[in-house]
Amino acid sequence: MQLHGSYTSPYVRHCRIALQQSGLQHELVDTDYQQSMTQSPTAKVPFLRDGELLLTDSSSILRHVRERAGQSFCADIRDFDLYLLASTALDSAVNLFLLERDGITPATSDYLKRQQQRIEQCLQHMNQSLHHVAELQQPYTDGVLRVGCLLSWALFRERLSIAGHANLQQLLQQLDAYPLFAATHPSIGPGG
Ligand SMILES: N[C@@H](CCC(=O)N[C@@H](CS)C(=O)NCC(=O)O)C(=O)O
Repeated sequence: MQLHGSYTSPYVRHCRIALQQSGLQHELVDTDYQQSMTQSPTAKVPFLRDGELLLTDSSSILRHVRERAGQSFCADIRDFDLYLLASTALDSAVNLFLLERDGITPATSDYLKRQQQRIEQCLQHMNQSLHHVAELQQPYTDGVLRVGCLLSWALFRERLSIAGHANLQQLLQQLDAYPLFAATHPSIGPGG
């Protein structure tokens, strides 16, 4: 299997963790915006090639990898909602980040203010629903891993603060001590 993506993408990071956990043979093909534009209909990373199969979104990739390894993907409905909530916040945060590079910010757009508010509301909700964070254990669920990938990326890119969210802080601290999560931090490139 070939996972195409960048070392900084939080969506790619989640897939890399799942692939490592699966024990399946795979390689990460470093892929930039130019290459994703011509190689995937979404013009986004990650995408995965497994023989004839092309998967164009981290969610289908995660499900495929989990199922091939005999594991499940978000089987618990609450965990699935946590996964989706974190993904929604991540989509908004990445969108704001990329638009800012083009000089477009919430200061000049009501819709982008709404995107910002969405992220904060999602953080609050996730913080409340993770009241049992001290009991979480390995293997972490995909909902929990998604929250970790969101927080870690957003802090790395200085997109948000989790100072007021004690459960989110504790979750990230726990995940940072998990070797596969630590080894895929966005600051770590191809050289390790
Ligand atoms: N829904 C997609 C989102 C992936 C995504 O947004 N990837 C970003 C990189 S972190 C990207 O490639 N963006 C390029 C663009 O928006 O043109 C997934 O879960 O795989």
